[in-house]
Amino acid sequence: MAPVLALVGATGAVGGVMIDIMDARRQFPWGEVRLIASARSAGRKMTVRGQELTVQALSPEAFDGVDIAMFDVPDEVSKEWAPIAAARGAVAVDNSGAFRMNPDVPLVVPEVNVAKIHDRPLGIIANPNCTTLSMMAAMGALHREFGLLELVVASYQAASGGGQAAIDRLYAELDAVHGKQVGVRAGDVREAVEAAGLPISDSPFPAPLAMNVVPFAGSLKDDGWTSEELKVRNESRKILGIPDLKVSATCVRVPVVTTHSVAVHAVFEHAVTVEAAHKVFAAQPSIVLVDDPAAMRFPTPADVVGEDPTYVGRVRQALDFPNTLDFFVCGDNLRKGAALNTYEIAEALVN
Ligand code: 2RA
Repeated sequence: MAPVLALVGATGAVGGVMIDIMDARRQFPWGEVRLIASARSAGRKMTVRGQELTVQALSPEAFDGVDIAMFDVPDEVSKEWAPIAAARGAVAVDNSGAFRMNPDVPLVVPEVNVAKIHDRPLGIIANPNCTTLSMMAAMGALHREFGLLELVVASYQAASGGGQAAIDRLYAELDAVHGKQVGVRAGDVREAVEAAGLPISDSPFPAPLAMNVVPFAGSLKDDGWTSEELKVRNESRKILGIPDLKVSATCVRVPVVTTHSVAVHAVFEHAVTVEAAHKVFAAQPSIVLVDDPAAMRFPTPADVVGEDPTYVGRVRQALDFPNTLDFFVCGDNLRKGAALNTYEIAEALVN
């Protein structure tokens, strides 16, 4: 019998992207798609591949007969409900942070470590954070070829990583500064935003995001690191299977709506060249190489948003560091960074 796929969090922002991805898939192996959301959204009608479906309320019974349940919900909801789905016989593929670092839960990027989907003692598979995911197709491919030793990255993260409220805030701040000659005196952007009735204390960001960059994403952890920076370090180690990988990350929010970018400085065990790296990227179907600086061709988030692949460019051999590459990647944080990777894990499970 064709497998049954459930989408928990169907009415949320990532759930919507997931439905777009399902609509666009050429092969669709599922006998039934079940949309699940909070009781508040139950009864809503949504269309998947031309078929109108009624959203069911989250309950243990909603998982009966489900083979794979994809979770796009907050950590605390996943923490409670993914084990319930697994106990009812489904494999839970979870896009929250609840299980990522649990040693009994594989953290999977299909093009890097797909074999790990079989090693799931709790019946749960985790999907990485979008910042890690933005660069993982590239890092996995390079690691296989050259042996990764050290990773130093700076992220340029889009507002949508913070959810719909963060997107709304960015647009509101852009409206507030529109047509004003600000950005010429310390504090004038902040004043313009606050004068428009948008106090920074109400913002998901700790500083104005319009016409600015904010070197803080996530929450503050020990020794000045942010949760986002620690995720990049810990998740990269787990996905690549290098427990002692040296990683240093600085995560920065930029006034982009969707698509995270990462500047990568990667040190390898073996000699690397730009040509060899280009070959590795070109051989990886989920990577698009856009690297012709003489023609001013390189990836930018504005050109990548809505796309499935990871875009890579500005590949350079580091001048002062042996066996080291510097490059720039862009990945849509709602697609490969969230919904697409989760769906690809579900596909890998049925294949
Ligand atoms: C962010 N990576 O961009 C987070 C979302 N999971 O805020």
